[in-house]
Amino acid sequence: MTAGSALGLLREIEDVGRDRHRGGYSRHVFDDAERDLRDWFVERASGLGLDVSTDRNGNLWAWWGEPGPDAIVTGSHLDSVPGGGAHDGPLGVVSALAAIERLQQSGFAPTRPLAVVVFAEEEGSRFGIACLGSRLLTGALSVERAETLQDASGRRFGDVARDAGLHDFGADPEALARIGVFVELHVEQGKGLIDLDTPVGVGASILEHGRWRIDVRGQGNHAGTTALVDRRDPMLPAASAVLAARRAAAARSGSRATIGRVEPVPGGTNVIASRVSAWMDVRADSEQDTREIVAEVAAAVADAAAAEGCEATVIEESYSGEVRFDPALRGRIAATLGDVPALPTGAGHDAGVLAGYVPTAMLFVRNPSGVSHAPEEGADDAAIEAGVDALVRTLEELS
Ligand code: HGY
Ligand code: MN
Ligand code: MN
Repeated sequence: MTAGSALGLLREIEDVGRDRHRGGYSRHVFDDAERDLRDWFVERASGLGLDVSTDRNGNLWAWWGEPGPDAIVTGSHLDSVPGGGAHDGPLGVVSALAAIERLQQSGFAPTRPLAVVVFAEEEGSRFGIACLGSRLLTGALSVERAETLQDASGRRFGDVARDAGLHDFGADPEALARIGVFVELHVEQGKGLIDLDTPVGVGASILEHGRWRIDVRGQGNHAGTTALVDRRDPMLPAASAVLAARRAAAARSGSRATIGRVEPVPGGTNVIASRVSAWMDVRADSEQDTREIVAEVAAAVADAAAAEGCEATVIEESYSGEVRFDPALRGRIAATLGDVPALPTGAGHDAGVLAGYVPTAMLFVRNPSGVSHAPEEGADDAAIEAGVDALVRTLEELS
């Protein structure tokens, strides 16, 4: 490895997948940028003497020692949301490589197999389902469902996966059985560590969350010649969904509802759309709150659709229950690091998926902006170093 620190590694990939139109980075599974990052990871991990392989679901594994069982696994993801920041995902990967390098330099000899993993399509930005690689590996997502997921250009995951050499994707009990414990280091995506004035914390829990697709069908028509009374404009029910989502979430403490993606078809300034699709992300403390928010939005859309002569459907695309990270593991890591704080988060992670199957923990690294999924996401140099240090001590403690 030419650069020995996480910072150096982040710098090496700072130009990969820059999005000149949106700002930030767009790195989506199996696109050119994400493939470049995979190649870069293979090179860097091999440079540390790790054995690198790709599993049947496109997740990358770099092993120090013989693969599993009872392995200590750390890592994160390299894909991003559209126009995302530099740290969400990559920070966990570069910190894992830097931690391994530091352990090697100190003469540390692991008593358990150790691996760095890079999970595929964590953000679900291309095929719609977050944590696709870990959900497929664990069997939480069926092959049949994955097969038919489509990207924005209509390409199916099954075809894209096979083109990428994945001819047998699906549950991978052997890979899962090798994981004794999983620790994901991640940039914090809120302000918890800023408020606590500390660079590192451990993850306590993840909110319930899910994604829903709202489709409204109306009548495409001419923006200049169609009288208002004659319109069946699907954008109106879609707009009512945006407002209802905010209203419903605001009525339930700790809840969030977001419509961050709206696609009118055909999408012309002087064209009344024939169809609008909108994607809603809802997160809350309880399943009841989550379901109530979705039901309220669906009712508002149905009312607005009836008033406008449109038809609407609301379909659940994915759902994840609340995660509480293993309290014993979390306590052990927090104590090792000097009683660092435990933080809840509203963000989903592969660690959240794996927590249903193996003992799992997260380390969060302070983000001075408190912003994530946007170019302003950040982590200062000292906090990044503190994160690597915390990961080194965690891996030593668990070995
Ligand atoms: O959307 C999420 O919560 C995550 O950052 N993948
Ligand atoms: Mn993210
Ligand atoms: Mn992430």
